[in-house]
Amino acid sequence: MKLQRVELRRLDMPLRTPFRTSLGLELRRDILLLRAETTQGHGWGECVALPEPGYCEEYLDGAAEVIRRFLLPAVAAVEELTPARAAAAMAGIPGHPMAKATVEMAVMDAWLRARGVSYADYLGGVRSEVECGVSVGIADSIELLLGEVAGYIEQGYRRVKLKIEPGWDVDPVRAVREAFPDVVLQADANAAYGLADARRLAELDAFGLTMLEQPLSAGDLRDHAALARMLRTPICLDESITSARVAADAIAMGACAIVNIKAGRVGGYLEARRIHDVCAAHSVPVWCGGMLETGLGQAANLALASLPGFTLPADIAPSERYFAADVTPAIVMGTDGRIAVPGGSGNGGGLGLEPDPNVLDGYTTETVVLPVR
Ligand code: NPQ
Ligand code: MG
Repeated sequence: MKLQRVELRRLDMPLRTPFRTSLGLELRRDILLLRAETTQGHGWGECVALPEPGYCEEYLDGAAEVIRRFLLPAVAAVEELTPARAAAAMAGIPGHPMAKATVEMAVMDAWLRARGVSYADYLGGVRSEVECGVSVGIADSIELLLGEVAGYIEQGYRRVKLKIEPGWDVDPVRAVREAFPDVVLQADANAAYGLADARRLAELDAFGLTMLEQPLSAGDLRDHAALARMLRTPICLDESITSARVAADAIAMGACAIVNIKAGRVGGYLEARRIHDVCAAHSVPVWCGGMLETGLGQAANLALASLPGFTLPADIAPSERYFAADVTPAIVMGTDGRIAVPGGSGNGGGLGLEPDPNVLDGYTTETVVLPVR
């Protein structure tokens, strides 16, 4: 298989409801999709970088440029392309994991479609459906938060994750716990705190959270290990875990008891699987994080979340959670809070779904066609 032509598309997709985190307020998703055409067919990749640096150093325009100028020429030079060879061809370029993951995802989709093998089967999935949790942004008031959470529980989500930040933490978590004593509850700070906030964060121990996600900065493994010794609530790392080696270091240092895996953050689905394997070897549970992806990214994440070590509900959502109309046929969640893994050669292998050309054109603000020498 050889890369022949690539299409980079920018989409502007309004969010059904604003999504507020310690990183800021998002009203729309600025999405980059990559369609790779090869000698054996086409495949899709989705870039999860945000429009601006914040969650991590990458940002969408930068990722698009790195893909165009450096990553695609490296992958185009590979004569017999496979997902692993695409990743290896890009490994010589330091950093830019979200840009790399976009290219690897598209090559993997094309390679698998050509062989009628699903992402889930290729990655080693063992489940046909995934338990989904909901990620709830910072609300304008506790009353509004409670109403929103009640709605999600009604829809069947298997767990509730609350975004927190200094000034919006103990009170909203306490209110949700008191209103819903039995809900599986966790909090995500997106690195908004410092070790000096330990006493405040220890107050969260009263609410039976399954985890406190990324309280401190991505680079602070040692501080997370110190904080873990001061809290009863298990620490989960997200932004910090950029590779299998870092996962091994974080576990060895006692910096985390749980890991949130996102293929985009770590450079692709092959590295994501390696992190799953490292964590499984240390009996550290993992779950699949989300970046408010379209159905394409959600489909790939569902496949990843079907691996055996993914034992906690995922930040994978039905299309209706974020978009009035998804670019793919809608991903739907049952009232049991589970989503089926698009799989089996029944629907053509690879991601198992395609964007609808009309919906795609409706959201597209720019298309760049890159002939690949
Ligand atoms: C997380 N937040 O686990 C992600 C990070 C995140 C899914 O709860 C716009 C689009 C804003 C994606 C802010 C979730 C976002 C975003 C935060 C993802 O930390
Ligand atoms: Mg997170």
